Amino acid sequence: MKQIIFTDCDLDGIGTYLMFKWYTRYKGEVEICSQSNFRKTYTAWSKKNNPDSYDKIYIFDLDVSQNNMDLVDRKNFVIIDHHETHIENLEKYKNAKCIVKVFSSCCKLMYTLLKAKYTDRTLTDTQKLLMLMVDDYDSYELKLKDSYNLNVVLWNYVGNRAQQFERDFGTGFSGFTQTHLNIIHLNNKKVARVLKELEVFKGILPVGGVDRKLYATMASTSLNEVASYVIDTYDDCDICVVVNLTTKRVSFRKNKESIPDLDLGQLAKRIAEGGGHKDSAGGSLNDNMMTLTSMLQRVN
Ligand SMILES: [Mn+2]
Repeated sequence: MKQIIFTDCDLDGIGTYLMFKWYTRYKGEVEICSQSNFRKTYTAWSKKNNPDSYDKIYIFDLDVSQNNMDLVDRKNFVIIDHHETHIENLEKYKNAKCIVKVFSSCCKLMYTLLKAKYTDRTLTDTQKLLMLMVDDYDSYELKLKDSYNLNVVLWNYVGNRAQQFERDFGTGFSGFTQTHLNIIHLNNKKVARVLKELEVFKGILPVGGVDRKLYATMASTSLNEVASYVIDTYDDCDICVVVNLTTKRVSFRKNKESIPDLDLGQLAKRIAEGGGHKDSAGGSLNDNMMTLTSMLQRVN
């Protein structure tokens, strides 16, 4: 069997890959990429490899229906994802096998699918714990003690992240090593410094006929931490946008209590040529976003 997996480079994507491997004993190749660079990664790969010579090409945790349908809607593709935007496009697929369902994470979706398929196989407690941590982080609930830190460790690897994550957590989560703990400590110090230096701006953004309180700030690292900090610190904040001047990207997060129903993915699509989930989205720092953020007032 000639097989390859393309999976998202984040904790959920790599967790999904491990879950798949645990149940199916997969031994094929894996390539990590992001939703925004999937096209580039896949095209580069397909110049060196003939996709038709593969029995299966798996795509995990990536909404490839937005701009990549021409590449992936082929008979030997199996696509498994949990993005809501992907569900809307499901009927457009003619050839690929797609399992796209609303789930808090793709890793948990994979677990649910494979647990039902391989009834004679079970996961160890450490494997199950890793899955729960990945799910906890991807949904950004952060109810489990170490899920945040697990993500920190992943993003601090230098080089092939999937390989190193597999080396350290390939049998599940059974605690951090001293090296991991040092990385976590350094990250905590870095986040504290970033938060201390934040410049925060505020204004109004009408969404669907309702005025929402929009907060904006600039950061090039620790974007989730920055957004959570702004939302927690400023009680009236509905939507927080973090502008990354280095990558010219913007990230949207929201106050889930004040606006539970607002879909940030749609908002990002409309105002920042982006997309994403209901509670977390991203886009580009286009003229529209430049104008919007320049009208905000400094608050701290
Ligand atoms: Mn995901």
